[in-house]
Amino acid sequence: MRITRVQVFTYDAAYRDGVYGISGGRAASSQRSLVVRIDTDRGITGWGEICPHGRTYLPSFFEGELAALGVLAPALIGQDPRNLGAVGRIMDHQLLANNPAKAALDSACWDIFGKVVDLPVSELLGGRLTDTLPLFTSLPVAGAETQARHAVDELRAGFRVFQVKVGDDPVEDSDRVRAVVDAVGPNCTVLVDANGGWTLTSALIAANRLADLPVRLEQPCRSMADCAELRAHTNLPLILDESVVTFADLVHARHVVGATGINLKPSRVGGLTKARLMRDAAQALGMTFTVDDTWGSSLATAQIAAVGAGAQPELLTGVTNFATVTTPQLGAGVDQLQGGRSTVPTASGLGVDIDAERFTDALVDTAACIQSPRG
Ligand code: 0XW
Ligand code: MG
Repeated sequence: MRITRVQVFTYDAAYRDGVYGISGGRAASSQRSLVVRIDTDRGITGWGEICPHGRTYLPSFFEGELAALGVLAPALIGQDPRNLGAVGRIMDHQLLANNPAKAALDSACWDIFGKVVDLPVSELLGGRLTDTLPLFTSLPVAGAETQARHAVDELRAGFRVFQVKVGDDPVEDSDRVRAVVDAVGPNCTVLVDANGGWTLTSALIAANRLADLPVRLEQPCRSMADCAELRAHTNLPLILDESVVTFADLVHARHVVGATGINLKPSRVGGLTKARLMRDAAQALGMTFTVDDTWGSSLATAQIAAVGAGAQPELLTGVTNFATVTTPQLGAGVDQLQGGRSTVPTASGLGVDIDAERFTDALVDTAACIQSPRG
Protein backbone atom coordinates (compact mmCIF):
# COMPACT_ATOMS: atom_id res chain seq x y z
CA MET A 1 0.00 0.00 0.00
CA ARG A 2 1.43 3.37 -1.02
CA ILE A 3 0.65 7.02 -0.41
CA THR A 4 -0.20 8.59 -3.77
CA ARG A 5 -1.24 12.10 -2.83
CA VAL A 6 -1.12 14.50 0.12
CA GLN A 7 -3.26 17.62 0.23
CA VAL A 8 -3.48 20.33 2.89
CA PHE A 9 -6.60 22.46 3.38
CA THR A 10 -7.62 25.18 5.78
CA TYR A 11 -10.74 26.52 7.46
CA ASP A 12 -11.43 28.92 10.34
CA ALA A 13 -12.36 27.20 13.62
CA ALA A 14 -14.50 29.82 15.40
CA TYR A 15 -15.05 29.91 19.18
CA ARG A 16 -18.70 29.23 20.03
CA ASP A 17 -18.78 31.85 22.82
CA GLY A 18 -17.20 34.86 21.06
CA VAL A 19 -13.61 35.66 22.04
CA TYR A 20 -11.34 33.08 23.74
CA GLY A 21 -8.55 34.72 25.72
CA ILE A 22 -5.57 33.44 27.71
CA SER A 23 -2.83 35.26 29.66
CA GLY A 24 -0.82 38.06 28.10
CA GLY A 25 -3.74 39.42 26.07
CA ARG A 26 -3.62 36.46 23.68
CA ALA A 27 -7.22 36.42 22.42
CA ALA A 28 -9.03 35.46 19.22
CA SER A 29 -12.51 34.59 18.01
CA SER A 30 -11.16 31.90 15.66
CA GLN A 31 -8.01 30.02 14.72
CA ARG A 32 -6.95 28.85 11.27
CA SER A 33 -6.84 25.09 11.17
CA LEU A 34 -4.81 22.81 8.89
CA VAL A 35 -6.50 19.66 7.61
CA VAL A 36 -4.43 16.98 5.86
CA ARG A 37 -5.88 14.50 3.38
CA ILE A 38 -3.78 11.48 2.37
CA ASP A 39 -4.83 9.27 -0.57
CA THR A 40 -3.50 5.80 -1.29
CA ASP A 41 -3.25 3.40 -4.21
CA ARG A 42 -5.94 1.23 -2.52
CA GLY A 43 -8.53 3.98 -2.66
CA ILE A 44 -8.47 4.49 1.13
CA THR A 45 -8.24 8.09 2.37
CA GLY A 46 -7.00 9.34 5.74
CA TRP A 47 -7.53 12.70 7.46
CA GLY A 48 -5.64 14.56 10.17
CA GLU A 49 -6.01 17.99 11.80
CA ILE A 50 -3.81 20.44 13.65
CA CYS A 51 -4.85 23.93 14.62
CA PRO A 52 -2.10 26.17 16.05
CA HIS A 53 -3.30 28.60 18.73
CA GLY A 54 -2.24 32.04 17.50
CA ARG A 55 1.47 32.77 17.06
CA THR A 56 2.64 33.05 20.66
CA TYR A 57 0.98 30.17 22.47
CA LEU A 58 3.71 27.74 21.36
CA PRO A 59 6.69 28.28 19.02
CA SER A 60 4.43 26.75 16.36
CA PHE A 61 2.14 28.94 14.21
CA PHE A 62 -0.12 28.48 11.17
CA GLU A 63 2.22 29.77 8.46
CA GLY A 64 5.17 27.85 9.90
CA GLU A 65 3.31 24.53 10.05
CA LEU A 66 1.92 25.11 6.55
CA ALA A 67 5.45 25.62 5.22
CA ALA A 68 6.59 22.47 7.05
CA LEU A 69 3.75 20.47 5.50
CA GLY A 70 4.97 21.66 2.10
CA VAL A 71 8.36 20.07 2.91
CA LEU A 72 7.08 16.89 4.60
CA ALA A 73 4.26 15.93 2.23
CA PRO A 74 6.40 15.14 -0.87
CA ALA A 75 8.73 13.02 1.29
CA LEU A 76 5.85 10.67 2.14
CA ILE A 77 4.78 9.95 -1.45
CA GLY A 78 5.32 6.25 -2.18
CA GLN A 79 5.54 5.30 1.53
CA ASP A 80 3.31 2.72 3.21
CA PRO A 81 1.01 4.69 5.60
CA ARG A 82 0.61 1.61 7.82
CA ASN A 83 4.32 1.66 8.61
CA LEU A 84 4.07 4.44 11.20
CA GLY A 85 7.63 3.92 12.42
CA ALA A 86 9.05 4.58 8.95
CA VAL A 87 6.69 7.52 8.37
CA GLY A 88 7.90 9.13 11.62
CA ARG A 89 11.56 8.52 10.81
CA ILE A 90 11.23 10.04 7.35
CA MET A 91 9.56 13.14 8.78
CA ASP A 92 12.16 13.48 11.55
CA HIS A 93 14.91 13.24 8.94
CA GLN A 94 13.31 16.07 6.94
CA LEU A 95 12.78 18.55 9.78
CA LEU A 96 13.93 18.84 13.39
CA ALA A 97 11.00 20.98 14.54
CA ASN A 98 7.37 21.38 13.41
CA ASN A 99 5.82 18.67 15.55
CA PRO A 100 2.28 19.84 14.68
CA ALA A 101 2.83 19.38 10.92
CA LYS A 102 4.23 15.91 11.60
CA ALA A 103 1.25 15.22 13.88
CA ALA A 104 -1.31 15.97 11.15
CA LEU A 105 0.39 13.54 8.76
CA ASP A 106 0.86 10.90 11.47
CA SER A 107 -2.85 11.13 12.40
CA ALA A 108 -3.95 10.77 8.77
CA CYS A 109 -1.76 7.64 8.46
CA TRP A 110 -3.32 6.14 11.62
CA ASP A 111 -6.77 6.91 10.13
CA ILE A 112 -5.81 4.92 7.03
CA PHE A 113 -4.32 2.07 9.08
CA GLY A 114 -7.53 1.77 11.10
CA LYS A 115 -9.67 1.78 7.96
CA VAL A 116 -7.48 -0.94 6.37
CA VAL A 117 -7.78 -3.30 9.34
CA ASP A 118 -11.33 -2.15 10.18
CA LEU A 119 -10.54 -1.11 13.75
CA PRO A 120 -10.82 2.20 15.62
CA VAL A 121 -7.46 3.96 16.09
CA SER A 122 -8.04 3.85 19.87
CA GLU A 123 -7.73 0.07 19.76
CA LEU A 124 -4.58 0.21 17.64
CA LEU A 125 -2.97 2.63 20.12
CA GLY A 126 -2.92 0.06 22.89
CA GLY A 127 -6.54 -0.78 23.51
CA ARG A 128 -9.66 0.85 24.86
CA LEU A 129 -10.07 0.98 28.64
CA THR A 130 -13.32 2.95 28.60
CA ASP A 131 -16.27 3.56 26.32
CA THR A 132 -16.82 7.13 27.50
CA LEU A 133 -14.38 9.86 28.44
CA PRO A 134 -14.64 12.57 31.14
CA LEU A 135 -14.55 16.03 29.57
CA PHE A 136 -12.98 19.19 30.87
CA THR A 137 -14.13 22.64 29.87
CA SER A 138 -11.88 25.65 29.46
CA LEU A 139 -13.02 29.01 30.90
CA PRO A 140 -11.26 31.86 29.04
CA VAL A 141 -9.86 34.86 30.93
CA ALA A 142 -12.65 37.15 32.19
CA GLY A 143 -13.75 38.93 35.38
CA ALA A 144 -14.48 36.82 38.47
CA GLU A 145 -18.25 37.04 38.07
CA THR A 146 -18.19 36.19 34.38
CA GLN A 147 -15.86 33.24 34.87
CA ALA A 148 -17.95 31.93 37.78
CA ARG A 149 -21.17 32.32 35.72
CA HIS A 150 -19.55 30.51 32.81
CA ALA A 151 -18.49 27.73 35.19
CA VAL A 152 -22.04 27.34 36.51
CA ASP A 153 -23.44 27.15 32.96
CA GLU A 154 -20.94 24.39 32.20
CA LEU A 155 -21.72 22.66 35.52
CA ARG A 156 -25.39 22.57 34.49
CA ALA A 157 -24.32 21.14 31.13
CA GLY A 158 -22.72 18.28 33.08
CA PHE A 159 -19.04 19.25 33.30
CA ARG A 160 -17.14 18.38 36.49
CA VAL A 161 -13.63 19.40 35.42
CA PHE A 162 -12.86 23.08 34.81
CA GLN A 163 -9.74 24.74 33.42
CA VAL A 164 -9.71 28.36 34.58
CA LYS A 165 -7.52 30.62 32.45
CA VAL A 166 -5.40 33.02 34.52
CA GLY A 167 -1.85 34.36 34.32
CA ASP A 168 -1.82 38.15 34.53
CA ASP A 169 -2.41 39.81 37.91
CA PRO A 170 -1.94 37.19 40.66
CA VAL A 171 -4.34 38.87 43.12
CA GLU A 172 -7.17 39.19 40.59
CA ASP A 173 -6.37 35.73 39.29
CA SER A 174 -6.63 34.10 42.70
CA ASP A 175 -9.91 35.94 43.39
CA ARG A 176 -11.31 34.63 40.12
CA VAL A 177 -10.24 31.07 40.90
CA ARG A 178 -11.84 31.30 44.35
CA ALA A 179 -15.07 32.52 42.73
CA VAL A 180 -15.08 29.54 40.36
CA VAL A 181 -14.31 27.02 43.14
CA ASP A 182 -17.12 28.47 45.27
CA ALA A 183 -19.50 28.36 42.31
CA VAL A 184 -18.89 24.76 41.25
CA GLY A 185 -18.67 23.24 44.74
CA PRO A 186 -16.44 20.57 46.28
CA ASN A 187 -17.13 17.69 43.90
CA CYS A 188 -15.37 19.27 40.93
CA THR A 189 -11.76 19.46 39.77
CA VAL A 190 -10.35 22.92 39.04
CA LEU A 191 -7.20 23.39 36.96
CA VAL A 192 -5.65 26.86 37.14
CA ASP A 193 -3.95 27.42 33.78
CA ALA A 194 -1.65 30.46 33.48
CA ASN A 195 -0.26 29.34 30.11
CA GLY A 196 3.19 30.38 31.32
CA GLY A 197 2.00 33.95 31.91
CA TRP A 198 3.13 34.40 35.52
CA THR A 199 6.59 35.53 36.55
CA LEU A 200 7.97 33.49 39.43
CA THR A 201 7.03 36.37 41.74
CA SER A 202 3.43 36.43 40.51
CA ALA A 203 3.19 32.65 40.65
CA LEU A 204 4.37 32.63 44.28
CA ILE A 205 1.80 35.30 45.21
CA ALA A 206 -1.00 33.40 43.48
CA ALA A 207 0.04 30.03 44.93
CA ASN A 208 0.10 31.47 48.47
CA ARG A 209 -3.38 32.96 47.99
CA LEU A 210 -4.71 29.66 46.62
CA ALA A 211 -3.01 27.41 49.18
CA ASP A 212 -6.24 26.43 50.97
CA LEU A 213 -8.12 25.48 47.78
CA PRO A 214 -8.29 22.00 46.17
CA VAL A 215 -6.89 23.27 42.86
CA ARG A 216 -4.00 22.24 40.59
CA LEU A 217 -1.68 24.72 38.87
CA GLU A 218 -1.15 24.27 35.11
CA GLN A 219 1.97 25.73 33.42
CA PRO A 220 2.25 28.66 35.88
CA CYS A 221 5.54 30.01 34.47
CA ARG A 222 7.05 29.67 31.03
CA SER A 223 10.29 27.89 31.98
CA MET A 224 10.64 24.54 33.69
CA ALA A 225 13.25 26.13 36.01
CA ASP A 226 10.75 28.69 37.34
CA CYS A 227 8.06 25.99 37.63
CA ALA A 228 10.50 23.88 39.66
CA GLU A 229 11.27 26.83 41.94
CA LEU A 230 7.55 27.43 42.46
CA ARG A 231 6.91 23.74 43.14
CA ALA A 232 9.52 23.82 45.89
CA HIS A 233 7.46 26.50 47.66
CA THR A 234 3.89 25.25 47.25
CA ASN A 235 1.93 22.15 48.10
CA LEU A 236 -0.46 22.67 45.19
CA PRO A 237 -0.15 19.91 42.57
CA LEU A 238 1.65 21.05 39.41
CA ILE A 239 0.71 20.18 35.82
CA LEU A 240 3.00 21.03 32.92
CA ASP A 241 1.69 21.64 29.41
CA GLU A 242 3.70 23.87 27.01
CA SER A 243 7.04 22.76 28.57
CA VAL A 244 6.66 19.06 27.86
CA VAL A 245 7.48 18.31 24.24
CA THR A 246 9.84 15.33 24.35
CA PHE A 247 10.09 12.14 26.38
CA ALA A 248 13.10 13.65 28.16
CA ASP A 249 10.96 16.69 29.08
CA LEU A 250 8.40 14.37 30.63
CA VAL A 251 10.96 12.62 32.84
CA HIS A 252 12.48 15.99 33.77
CA ALA A 253 9.00 17.35 34.60
CA ARG A 254 8.32 14.46 36.94
CA HIS A 255 11.65 13.97 38.65
CA VAL A 256 13.34 17.39 38.57
CA VAL A 257 10.42 19.84 38.52
CA GLY A 258 8.16 17.72 40.71
CA ALA A 259 5.17 17.94 38.35
CA THR A 260 2.39 15.51 39.19
CA GLY A 261 0.55 15.80 35.88
CA ILE A 262 0.76 16.86 32.25
CA ASN A 263 -1.56 18.26 29.64
CA LEU A 264 -0.88 16.00 26.66
CA LYS A 265 -1.52 17.51 23.25
CA PRO A 266 -0.90 15.19 20.29
CA SER A 267 0.06 18.11 18.03
CA ARG A 268 2.68 19.43 20.49
CA VAL A 269 4.46 16.08 20.86
CA GLY A 270 4.42 15.17 17.16
CA GLY A 271 1.32 13.02 16.64
CA LEU A 272 -0.59 10.01 17.91
CA THR A 273 2.46 7.71 17.75
CA LYS A 274 4.42 9.92 20.13
CA ALA A 275 1.34 10.82 22.22
CA ARG A 276 0.84 7.10 22.90
CA LEU A 277 4.43 6.91 24.18
CA MET A 278 3.96 9.98 26.37
CA ARG A 279 0.62 8.69 27.71
CA ASP A 280 2.08 5.32 28.63
CA ALA A 281 5.23 6.87 30.10
CA ALA A 282 3.22 9.40 32.15
CA GLN A 283 1.16 6.51 33.50
CA ALA A 284 4.28 4.51 34.31
CA LEU A 285 5.51 7.55 36.24
CA GLY A 286 2.22 7.69 38.15
CA MET A 287 1.24 11.08 36.69
CA THR A 288 -2.28 12.31 36.06
CA PHE A 289 -3.05 13.87 32.71
CA THR A 290 -5.51 15.63 30.49
CA VAL A 291 -5.60 14.89 26.76
CA ASP A 292 -6.18 18.07 24.81
CA ASP A 293 -4.99 20.00 21.79
CA THR A 294 -4.33 23.56 20.78
CA TRP A 295 -7.67 24.00 18.96
CA GLY A 296 -9.67 22.36 16.15
CA SER A 297 -12.92 20.56 15.41
CA SER A 298 -14.41 17.08 15.62
CA LEU A 299 -11.36 15.68 13.80
CA ALA A 300 -8.88 17.01 16.39
CA THR A 301 -11.33 15.74 19.02
CA ALA A 302 -11.28 12.23 17.55
CA GLN A 303 -7.46 12.28 17.68
CA ILE A 304 -7.68 13.25 21.37
CA ALA A 305 -10.27 10.51 22.06
CA ALA A 306 -8.08 7.88 20.38
CA VAL A 307 -5.32 8.60 22.92
CA GLY A 308 -7.64 9.16 25.90
CA ALA A 309 -9.54 5.91 25.44
CA GLY A 310 -6.43 3.89 26.23
CA ALA A 311 -5.63 5.84 29.39
CA GLN A 312 -6.02 4.34 32.84
CA PRO A 313 -9.30 5.99 33.97
CA GLU A 314 -7.95 6.76 37.46
CA LEU A 315 -5.11 8.84 35.97
CA LEU A 316 -7.14 10.61 33.25
CA THR A 317 -8.47 13.92 34.56
CA GLY A 318 -10.35 14.79 31.38
CA VAL A 319 -10.24 15.35 27.63
CA THR A 320 -11.33 18.22 25.41
CA ASN A 321 -14.30 18.08 23.07
CA PHE A 322 -13.82 20.79 20.45
CA ALA A 323 -16.99 19.51 18.79
CA THR A 324 -18.98 21.53 21.34
CA VAL A 325 -16.59 24.50 21.51
CA THR A 326 -15.94 25.48 17.89
CA THR A 327 -17.77 25.79 14.59
CA PRO A 328 -17.93 24.48 11.92
CA GLN A 329 -17.56 20.78 12.63
CA LEU A 330 -15.91 18.66 9.95
CA GLY A 331 -18.12 15.62 10.46
CA ALA A 332 -19.80 13.52 13.12
CA GLY A 333 -17.56 11.36 15.29
CA VAL A 334 -17.34 12.12 18.99
CA ASP A 335 -20.66 12.79 20.72
CA GLN A 336 -21.11 14.66 23.98
CA LEU A 337 -23.15 12.76 26.56
CA GLN A 338 -24.98 13.78 29.71
CA GLY A 339 -22.76 14.07 32.77
CA GLY A 340 -19.83 15.80 31.11
CA ARG A 341 -18.60 12.79 29.17
CA SER A 342 -18.12 12.02 25.50
CA THR A 343 -18.16 8.89 23.39
CA VAL A 344 -15.13 7.19 21.92
CA PRO A 345 -15.66 6.59 18.19
CA THR A 346 -16.17 2.92 17.35
CA ALA A 347 -16.00 3.21 13.56
CA SER A 348 -12.77 2.21 11.82
CA GLY A 349 -9.90 4.71 11.68
CA LEU A 350 -10.40 7.94 13.60
CA GLY A 351 -14.13 7.45 13.10
CA VAL A 352 -14.98 10.90 11.76
CA ASP A 353 -17.09 11.00 8.65
CA ILE A 354 -15.38 13.95 6.95
CA ASP A 355 -17.44 16.03 4.58
CA ALA A 356 -14.83 15.97 1.74
CA GLU A 357 -16.90 18.39 -0.37
CA ARG A 358 -15.90 21.10 2.08
CA PHE A 359 -12.28 20.82 1.01
CA THR A 360 -11.60 21.68 -2.60
CA ASP A 361 -8.88 24.37 -2.70
CA ALA A 362 -5.67 22.78 -1.44
CA LEU A 363 -2.87 24.96 -0.01
CA VAL A 364 -0.41 22.11 -0.60
CA ASP A 365 -1.02 19.38 -3.18
CA THR A 366 1.69 16.82 -3.86
CA ALA A 367 0.01 15.92 -7.14
CA ALA A 368 1.53 19.18 -8.33
CA CYS A 369 4.88 18.40 -6.62
CA ILE A 370 5.49 14.93 -8.08
CA GLN A 371 8.41 15.07 -10.47
CA SER A 372 9.01 12.53 -13.22
CA PRO A 373 11.69 9.97 -12.32
CA ARG A 374 15.20 10.72 -13.61
CA GLY A 375 16.80 8.76 -16.40
C1 0XW B 1 -4.45 25.54 24.15
N1 0XW B 1 -5.45 26.17 25.00
C2 0XW B 1 -5.15 27.55 25.21
C3 0XW B 1 -6.76 25.99 24.29
C4 0XW B 1 -7.36 24.72 24.77
O1 0XW B 1 -8.73 24.77 24.89
C5 0XW B 1 -6.69 24.42 26.10
C6 0XW B 1 -5.67 25.45 26.31
C7 0XW B 1 -4.43 25.02 27.11
O2 0XW B 1 -3.38 25.65 27.08
O3 0XW B 1 -4.47 24.04 27.86
MG1 MG C 1 -2.71 24.37 29.27
